[in-house]
Amino acid sequence: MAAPAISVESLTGARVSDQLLVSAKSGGCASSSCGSSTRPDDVDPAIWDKIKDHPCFSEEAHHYFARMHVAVAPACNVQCNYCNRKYDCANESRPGVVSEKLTPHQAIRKVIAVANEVPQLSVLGIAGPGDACYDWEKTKATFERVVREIPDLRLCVSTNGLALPDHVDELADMNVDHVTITINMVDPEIGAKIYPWIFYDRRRYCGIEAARILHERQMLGLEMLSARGILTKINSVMIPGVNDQHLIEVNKWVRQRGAFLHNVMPLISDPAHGTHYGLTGQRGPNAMEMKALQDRLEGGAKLMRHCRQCRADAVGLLGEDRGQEFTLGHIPGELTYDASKREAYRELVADERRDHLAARTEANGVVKIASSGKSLLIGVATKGGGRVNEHFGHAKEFQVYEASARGIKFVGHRKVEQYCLGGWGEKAILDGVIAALEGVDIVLCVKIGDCPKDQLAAAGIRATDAYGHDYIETAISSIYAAESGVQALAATA
Ligand code: CLF
Ligand code: SF4
Repeated sequence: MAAPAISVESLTGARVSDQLLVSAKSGGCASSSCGSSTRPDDVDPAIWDKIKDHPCFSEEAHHYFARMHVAVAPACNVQCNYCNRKYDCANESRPGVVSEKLTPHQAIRKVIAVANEVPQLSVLGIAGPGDACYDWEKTKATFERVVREIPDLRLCVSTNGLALPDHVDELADMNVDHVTITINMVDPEIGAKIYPWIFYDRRRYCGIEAARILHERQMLGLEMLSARGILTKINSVMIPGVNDQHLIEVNKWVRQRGAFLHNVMPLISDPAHGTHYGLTGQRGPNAMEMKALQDRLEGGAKLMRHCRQCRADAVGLLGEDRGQEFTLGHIPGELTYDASKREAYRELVADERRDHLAARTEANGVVKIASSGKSLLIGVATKGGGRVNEHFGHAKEFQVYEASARGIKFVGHRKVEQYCLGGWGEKAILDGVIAALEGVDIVLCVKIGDCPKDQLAAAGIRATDAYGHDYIETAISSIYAAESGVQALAATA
């Protein structure tokens, strides 16, 4: 049967940058960069080939590509004080949370359904809700089927590392080229405050002995992956007063063992979650504490700052979760993979990325030249595509960039409650948004009303919708140059 005709609208739906659609309709690439590579100059070609469409391993790619998780691995061999896999809530976004566990057979149906409908899909990850390497048979069965059905989907695994060394060769055989290990300590005394027990070699270990075994297995697994050229990312949960300062040591250890990225994430802790830390009042770090630690880690293992701490059944671009559209009840019994939308999207997006790279390079140059030693934190409302393209009141998060003498750098995101629902905004929600934007100097969005704008101003945060649909970096460079008094540069940015 012939593939149905594809329109740009049907490819991307409402979620991808409106500007991307405009660009695609008008013939795509508008700059003189056509024909050039999308690879930034400072990235090795072989590495770029592996990360260019992985939304977690490349900050740039996360504007364009989506991941999905299938919750096939519920069993776990470690107990972390911040985890409770029983919690299930459709609105809760954090690791371990799922709406439904899947068998490998159900997972394949879901992967095909998502691949047919979400053109940005590039990566299939197994991240629990338990441990993908401990619940290995289900992880392996799922990957083997997916490789047969959708061979160009990248495979990704997230693990606590305890069972990892047993499966590194199989991971390599299946072409799993991205693995995440959660490493919260390299000192078993600190580990004993995070892990009450582990289950290893058919018995349970507690306390320092448990943490020592876990540490040794994590380091062994990391070294084995590095030796096989598999890209590794280390996730570390920042737990104030427990391991926050220690993560500097962790960063050194994992860098020495070949880790590609280090992702420091804030502890999520709430009594309602029923976790040990939640029930005992262990707090998580605030946004500025996170940023301060990440800034101290600069210069060590390369940092990931765009993690969204996804559910184990997340679907979509990072920062959005379309998982509820693809629960088993929404998926037809019989499905055939149709590659047409994903293929067409990739063609569209390649032009856009080349254009974006040229704009980013130019904007960084403007900021470096204009620098007066001042640094600005800018919060951006975006729904993807690297553009300022979301309304202030519709934003569920703000991406935060820092502009300084070093150029423009993505430094994190701030999750917020959507302020404007059904055309009117709630004051209490706006107060929460303003609190979440602590430290931010300027907010960029595609539209903002006078009322929220005034209240932001009263809290010392300026907001503007003057750069709607611009590339984020282009907008930032214009503002930075103007703030630095370099009006001529601002005009050309
Ligand atoms: Fe999933 Fe993890 Fe692979 Fe990404 S998530 S298994 S590496 S495909 Fe990504 Fe989500 Fe952060 Fe994980 S944003 S929690 S880092
Ligand atoms: Fe939860 Fe993962 Fe820790 Fe297991 S290893 S207890 S699934 S966070």
